[in-house]
Amino acid sequence: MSERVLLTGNQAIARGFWEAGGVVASSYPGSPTVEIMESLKDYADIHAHWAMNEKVALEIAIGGSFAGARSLVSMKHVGMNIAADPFMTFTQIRTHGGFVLVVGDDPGLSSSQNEQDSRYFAQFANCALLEPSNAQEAKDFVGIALGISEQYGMPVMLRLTSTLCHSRSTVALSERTEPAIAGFTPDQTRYCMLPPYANAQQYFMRERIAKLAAEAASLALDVYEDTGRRDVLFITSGLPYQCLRELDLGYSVYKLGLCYPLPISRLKEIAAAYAHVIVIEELMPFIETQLKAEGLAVQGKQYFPFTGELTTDRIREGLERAQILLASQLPVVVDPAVPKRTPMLCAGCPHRPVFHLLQKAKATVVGDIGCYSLGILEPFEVLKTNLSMGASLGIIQGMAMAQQTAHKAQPLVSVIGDGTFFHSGLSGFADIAKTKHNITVIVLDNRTTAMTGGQETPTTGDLGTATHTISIADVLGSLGIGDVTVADQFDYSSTKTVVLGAMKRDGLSVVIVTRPCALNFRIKEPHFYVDREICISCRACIGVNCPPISMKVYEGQSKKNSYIDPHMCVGCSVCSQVCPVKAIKRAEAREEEKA
Ligand SMILES: Cc1ncc(C[n+]2csc(CCOP(=O)(O)OP(=O)(O)O)c2C)c(N)n1
Ligand code: SF4
Ligand code: SF4
Ligand code: SF4
Repeated sequence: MSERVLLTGNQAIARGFWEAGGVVASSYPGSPTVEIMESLKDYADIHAHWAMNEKVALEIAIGGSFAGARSLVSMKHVGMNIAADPFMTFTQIRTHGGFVLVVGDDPGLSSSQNEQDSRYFAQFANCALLEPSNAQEAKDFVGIALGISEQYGMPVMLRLTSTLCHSRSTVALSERTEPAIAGFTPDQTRYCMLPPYANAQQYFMRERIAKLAAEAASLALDVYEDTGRRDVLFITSGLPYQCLRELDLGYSVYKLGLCYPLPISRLKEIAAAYAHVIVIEELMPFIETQLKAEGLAVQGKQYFPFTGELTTDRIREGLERAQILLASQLPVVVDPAVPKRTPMLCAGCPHRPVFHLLQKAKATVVGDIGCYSLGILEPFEVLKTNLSMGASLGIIQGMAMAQQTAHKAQPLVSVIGDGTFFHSGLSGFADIAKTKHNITVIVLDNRTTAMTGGQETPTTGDLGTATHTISIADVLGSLGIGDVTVADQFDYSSTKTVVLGAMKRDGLSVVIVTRPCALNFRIKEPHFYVDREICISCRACIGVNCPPISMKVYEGQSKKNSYIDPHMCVGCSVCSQVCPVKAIKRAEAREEEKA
């Protein structure tokens, strides 16, 4: 009997790729799929690569497939937007080495800037789409997807959602199939996508999708649970299937594994036997719309939300709206009354002093994507826009142009991290290099992609594992940007002088702040404490908003003074620098005083 282990959906994907003889895997970090690449790195016989962005990650996997190796690329849903250009052309090509694209959607936006449904990308690009519903299927579907890819000559998308990526279930393991890599055989008609070669591929794409649809039933990817009742049939896929199982309602269920193209003939045949057919799917009515287009009288989204996760409770509520369940069958949902907590920067985060000084300067700050997006929220509320990775540089230019015409010119500031700088900021910097507008860009080089768990960036350097580093200052210099200052933001007053000075100058000024991420590099300097004999309770340190700092009544005192939790403080010193009476001291100093 094969070994059975508990795996997350992400770990199962990695295992499935290894078992299926996968060779080239690349990715760009983003929740919920980060763990796929982290897990792939444990398999020595796979080239597992963090790329600079999703487009490059996709292209690396395409190269692997062109050379005949089974290849995988993984990304979060918004990564599809970055990778869309090569993807839309790649799907025209008859695939050589099996190719699987794993996309993690995030219903409910638990860690994303939008909630797009990636399944439409598969349809848009004429690419097959599989949706697993648990970790076992996640593993098995990788091998099946690679097989489909080679048999039908097309890339296959595997679509997961956050909960499936992160939740664990048992998985039966198998041995690895040794890869057979055919190598690259030059064939311009196949690999050069220009007219006339690309024209012919339009027909090829349609034909292979039609062939797969016709043969879909024989692939045994779907599950039909016929309970004998003929009043209602549920058609579903992915995680909602597991929720339906949990509800155990006694109705028949058809669970799709292949969601594009659909096994239409089989579905028509089965659906004809039922009085009502209800589609239960998360986000957009992707399956429902396809079925309606084929003339099936199905219902679905009119009962269920188009946004957020489709949990067991939400399915139950939808079925009540559809009058399939009675309200009396619904359990009383008890609100667990979990206190709300705003996400906040870690103790000693290097972004904190930058936000603090921008807040005090009342600057109009254009935001970007990273841990520093938390600058949008209380208590700083300093970032005034947030869109997509690297967008700050274009947005700030457009704002400056519009403001100039409206005679409302005012200094504009934007922030961008080192991860985002290399992901998609480079072209924005090349574009903004020669602006005449008063624009200050602060590059928050914390030497990691912190928000997604601390993957390396080209600036990681000696603090991490990378041996090859790229200097952001040098890159900016080579783009012709002359006004570049490097500052240490833990030297609060000098950084403030640098930033305020930059804001006064016309043209582009860039300030690179260089303190590393406190969490990722496990920074722990001797902590600070408040000398309550000196503290005047002015609360200036509270304004720094570092988690260890609070106001409390010390023993034997009547009024509140500031207090620093020594276990949480990592000793960055920023709060001590804003204290007007020097009441905040490093712990070492206290020892010295005692002596
Ligand atoms: C297109 C896209 N890909 C991936 C992500 C996931 N993601 C969120 S923030 C971030 C990068 C953060 O790195 P950095 O700019 O260095 O900021 P830090 O978190 O280190 O402060 C990534 C990759 C995303 N939001 N959008
Ligand atoms: S992970 Fe690093 S960059 Fe992100 S909030 Fe924490 S210290 Fe700051
Ligand atoms: S020194 Fe002050 S600002 Fe820095 S980590 Fe400690 S409490 Fe926070
Ligand atoms: S800034 Fe200094 S004086 Fe003011 S509350 Fe904090 S420790 Fe006390």
